[in-house]
Amino acid sequence: MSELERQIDELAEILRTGPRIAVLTGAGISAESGIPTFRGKDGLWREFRAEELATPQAFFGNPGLVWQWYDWRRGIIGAKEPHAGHYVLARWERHFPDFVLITQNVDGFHRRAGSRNVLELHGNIWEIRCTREGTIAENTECPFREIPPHCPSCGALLRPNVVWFGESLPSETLEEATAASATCEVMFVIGTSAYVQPAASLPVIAAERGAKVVEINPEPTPLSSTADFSFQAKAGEILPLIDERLLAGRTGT
Ligand code: BV8
Repeated sequence: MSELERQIDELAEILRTGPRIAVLTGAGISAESGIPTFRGKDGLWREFRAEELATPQAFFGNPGLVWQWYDWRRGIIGAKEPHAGHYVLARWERHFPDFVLITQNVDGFHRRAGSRNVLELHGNIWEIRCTREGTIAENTECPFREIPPHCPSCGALLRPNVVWFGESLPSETLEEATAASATCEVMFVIGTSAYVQPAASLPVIAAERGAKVVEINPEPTPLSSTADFSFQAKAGEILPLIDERLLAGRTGT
């Protein structure tokens, strides 16, 4: 038996006890769907990095440019599909009695894969918000007719309903995510460089409370050295393997 198979067996054994599970995902879980990650080599758009565009200053300084970036991302996301890893997490939400999925991603892929209760820490790229009235509406228009778009009722600028750098996360969502991290017995950390705060603190809270931390990431991160399981692998490959072992054990095969 390989070391990987042994690790998967050991983890499946723990999962069969039906523990309270929290999952934190980042851009890496959508990489195999063809969505550029934030800090990977494909993270650039024109000559800009995400951190330069995903800020209120960038938006109000040049709403047209920032909306072009979002329109480009919506175009890519709209043309891609969730992969096997997203579907495993959607199945686990129904399989485990206590399962909370927390994502930093704004692509909506967890919902598209069937996850129903998703804590979207950084918002959703398919929602737009009036910068004056604060009203939020779903909008899947792609490409946008008008860039930058304006509110049909008051004429103010519309913005993507996402959390930019320097903006606070939705408090209720963050509270729920923090509570789930503090009470879970197993925390999966999938496809995140564990760099952006406060999301990156959630696995630390889980570990401090004695949860088993399972990291899935082809690259090492600041969490890797303290994780109980560190699978240096792709989410779309390893999640189905873990799911297979979990189910095999249940039927005793
Ligand atoms: C806030 C939405 C209070 C927009 C995003 C404490 C210390 C230092 C800095 C701060 C701090 N507290 C706050 C800050 C500032 C800032 C911050 O963290 N800055 C960083 C740059 C250090 N945080 C904030 O501003 C947050 N707000 O804290 O409010 C406040 C208020 C005022 C002033 C101060 C504080 C708001 C942060 C939210 C920003 N918005 N997105 C949009 O998407 O357009 S963040 C953006 O980064 C995305 O959401 C993304 O998900 C997220 C995190 O990145 P990752 O998901 O980890 O993606 P990344 O590309 O980095 O890594 C991908 C990983 O996947 C890699 O490790 C790779 O190896 C792996 N991978 C690749 N392929 C695969 C894979 N894994 C598995 N399978 C594969 N196949």
